[in-house]
Amino acid sequence: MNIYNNVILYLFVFIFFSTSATAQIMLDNSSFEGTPADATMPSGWFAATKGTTPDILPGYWGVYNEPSDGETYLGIITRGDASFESITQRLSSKLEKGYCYSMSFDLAVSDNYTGYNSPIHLRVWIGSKKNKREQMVYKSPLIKNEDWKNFRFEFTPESDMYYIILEAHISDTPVSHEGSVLIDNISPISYCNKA
Ligand SMILES: [Ca+2]
Ligand SMILES: [Ca+2]
Repeated sequence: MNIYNNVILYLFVFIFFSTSATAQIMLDNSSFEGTPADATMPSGWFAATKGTTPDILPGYWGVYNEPSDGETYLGIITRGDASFESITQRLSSKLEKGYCYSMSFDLAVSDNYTGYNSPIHLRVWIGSKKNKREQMVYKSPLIKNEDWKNFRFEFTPESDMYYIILEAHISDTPVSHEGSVLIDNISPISYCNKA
């Protein structure tokens, strides 16, 4: 084996082990970067419920909170007709059944949002198919803080999952509630640290 083959072999081994040791799933546009605009889906994301028209903020609906990361963040709402907004994306690799995963994001509320400023929850679902809410992996407290707060959680998929859904939530029974939550700075999804 000549030296070039050796170099290539070492490189291959190095890449293989370094990627498997730090395996983590990066979300597409995890910081909701884009040109501020109302009723506009940021790149990388898709609607998970009919009538989902998220806002790329700040600068619309009287929302001027500073971003926690980058230049922009996302706002999703619940409405007086009991409808709610939710967004989804397909993950770059699957969440494997039985493994513990960890992720975090920053959440806040605006005191304005043109009246849609009541506190709500953010729920996180995972699913094996698009827009299928198979397993709820997180439900935030009511988000009342105007300054960003980081929320970290762990979960273990009950089966192999390929999609994540972030959902503006107030109640399991349809209820009129004009609320909103701001989201920024989603971490990669990584294996839980074994202490
Ligand atoms: Ca951002
Ligand atoms: Ca909207």
